[in-house]
Amino acid sequence: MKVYIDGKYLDERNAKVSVFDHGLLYGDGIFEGIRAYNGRVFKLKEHIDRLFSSAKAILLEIPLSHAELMKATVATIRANKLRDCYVRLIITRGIGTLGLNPRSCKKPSVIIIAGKIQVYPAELYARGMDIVTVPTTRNLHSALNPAIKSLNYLNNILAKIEANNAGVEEAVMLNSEGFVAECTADNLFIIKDGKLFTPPLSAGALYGITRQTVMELAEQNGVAVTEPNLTRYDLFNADECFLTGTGAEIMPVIKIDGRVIGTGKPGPLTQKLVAEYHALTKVTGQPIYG
Ligand code: PXG
Repeated sequence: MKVYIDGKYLDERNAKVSVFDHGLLYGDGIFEGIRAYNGRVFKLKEHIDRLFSSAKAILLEIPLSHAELMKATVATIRANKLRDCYVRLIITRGIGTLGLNPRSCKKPSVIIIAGKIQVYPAELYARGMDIVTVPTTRNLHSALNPAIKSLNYLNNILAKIEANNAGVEEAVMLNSEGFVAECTADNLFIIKDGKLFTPPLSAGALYGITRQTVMELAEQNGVAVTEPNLTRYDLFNADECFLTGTGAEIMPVIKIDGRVIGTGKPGPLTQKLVAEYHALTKVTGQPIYG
């Protein structure tokens, strides 16, 4: 595997960063997770836009333009001769001194890895997932805004550990007011009486690109979509529930905190959205090989 680091393609054995990089020392940096399907990069512009928004929020100057970063992403996939893959883009504050002052970092580092990802066991897509709410809440907007896709994912990792300790794969994270925010790397949706609901960004959800795509697909199917604050009660009494993310795609949920959701099987509207999402990923996106 060839890894892009600051304009060079390095063999994976030599793809290393300094122990003085503030991305490692302080989680000072940002990332994106992108996927390519069938020789096309899905929603590339949207991911690069979100990366620049994260950079803006943490006062990090990405040393490439929007267009250059899109080109470098596609070129890294090409250098690895891939057609279906997962791409991780990372921008760190760069190499600095011991001490958290970002002014000691002279130049941000750009890393692009094109590989594979399997976020959940394959059999769960057919069966549906059992999830639980966990004690760790989403970060406050006023502390570390959860809209920033920063290299500091400890908040989500703690929630993931709590879910694993409870014997399930995924956690529902609530915000400090007790409203549903999202899962550790996925947005959450419920269906009730034929309508689709997902928590608002103000509840602590990430501006998910899969979330946006699913909302558009639902609307094209005449399904009303709204973003109200949701409580655990709303989840328990939903007809259907599913998670969305670049890595996970669309994952049906069949149990939350021991309550069976709907019929206890992936629901009909969830299955329709899964089929339409898969169809869309195969035909849209930035071509990798011209
Ligand atoms: N919430 C959080 C906290 C995320 O990190 C999503 C929602 C879904 O957003 P998108 O734009 O992907 O629909 C994410 C995305 C990984 C991995 O390494 C994480 C994400 C995406 C891809 C891979 O586990 N997080």
